[in-house]
Amino acid sequence: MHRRDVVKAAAAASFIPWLQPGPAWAAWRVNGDRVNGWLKELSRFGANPEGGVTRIGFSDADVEGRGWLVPVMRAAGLEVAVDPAGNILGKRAGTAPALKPLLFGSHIDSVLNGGNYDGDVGTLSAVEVARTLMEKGYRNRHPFWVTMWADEENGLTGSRGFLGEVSAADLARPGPRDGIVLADKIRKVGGDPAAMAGYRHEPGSIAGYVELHIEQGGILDRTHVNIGVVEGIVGIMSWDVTVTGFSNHAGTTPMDERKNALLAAAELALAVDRTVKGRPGRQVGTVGRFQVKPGAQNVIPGEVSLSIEIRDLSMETLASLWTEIKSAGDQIMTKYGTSWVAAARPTNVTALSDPAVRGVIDQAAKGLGLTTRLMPSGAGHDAQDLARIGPMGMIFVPSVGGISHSPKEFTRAEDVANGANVLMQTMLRLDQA
Ligand code: HGY
Ligand code: MN
Ligand code: MN
Repeated sequence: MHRRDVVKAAAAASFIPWLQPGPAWAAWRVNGDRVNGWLKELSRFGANPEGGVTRIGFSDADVEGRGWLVPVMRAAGLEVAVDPAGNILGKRAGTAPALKPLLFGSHIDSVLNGGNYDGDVGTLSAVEVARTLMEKGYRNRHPFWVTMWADEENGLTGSRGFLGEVSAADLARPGPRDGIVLADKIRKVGGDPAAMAGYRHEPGSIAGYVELHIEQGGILDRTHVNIGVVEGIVGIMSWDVTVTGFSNHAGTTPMDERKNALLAAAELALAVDRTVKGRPGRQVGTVGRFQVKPGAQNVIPGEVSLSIEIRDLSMETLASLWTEIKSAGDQIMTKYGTSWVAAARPTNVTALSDPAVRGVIDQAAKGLGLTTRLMPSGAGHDAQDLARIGPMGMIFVPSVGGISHSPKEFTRAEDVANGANVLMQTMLRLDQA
């Protein structure tokens, strides 16, 4: 049966419970206390005093978190290994090995001073689903692959590597903050950079991918809807920018003889904001990192290193915004006698979810008596990489107050359990198709 038929049949099969008593598995539920307990345990690794977490991809805290996760995956009956790109894959063989694998998972790395739900909910729920299915003695037809993608927050590194799209240049590039090259980081977590040149998963090589994730915005919380069925994930273009001026004495250098990199960079940040707000639409633009050098009170800043990031569902909009920002930036540099270099980071391409998978997720949620709504994702996800090799679906659960990438990030225990149950019922429907 062709892959796309798998998903269509799942969509059809999922109507069956309405017409006749559903299959036994339609009544199966995850162990909500267990998966919420795992969230608490994982939050220890990189915990910060504000109650959040700093578990940057490939950091020591990330390595410790991964070390905790592997035995939990093994106890769920999964064959666990680290792939060349540093992803942790937990596999459960299917009864029909000719069928392509169904993948489900997320990430556990965090942003600087982030929260304990972004990525963690989807990864641990996927393991909980595997554990429940093992306890139920379920015999999956498709191979099931539970995936923990490496370094999601820093450009979807692991899932890009899974596609074979992390280049030798990417591997040799030092990180903007720690200066360590990516190849060394991947080796540190048990990956094999040397094998990455030949490691890839082609379009059509998977039967489907489903990711459960917190919404990270406030729509579900505000509208009191249980489950978000994601329509599409925004595209993201971003750059590591260096503005160069001239460091000099803050006391002896007249105001009209300065090349102040901070003033130029500050005006560039304002130009990003003005440009993005300057046209209708839901595009967003952010300067999140801004490091002034040398950073002394009595020295005119000679260099600023900053990040620029723009997001929208339309890649054309992003390209045209960048053209505008670039020309504004050139004018600003002329004004201050400074110069700038913008090194493009890997682009996250806009990804639409698969309509049939959306239907299966919606039916699974309704079968659990949960309310749903179709919605976009303003956050980037590994799912946008997986969408390029097979039918993708994303399930959102509410973020209280729409807060994320912050120690204040919070999702209620029952919403975590709801999400894990929708994930399980979705995977069962896709597998039974
Ligand atoms: O930045 C993002 O949108 C995601 O949380 N990585
Ligand atoms: Mn995430
Ligand atoms: Mn994130």
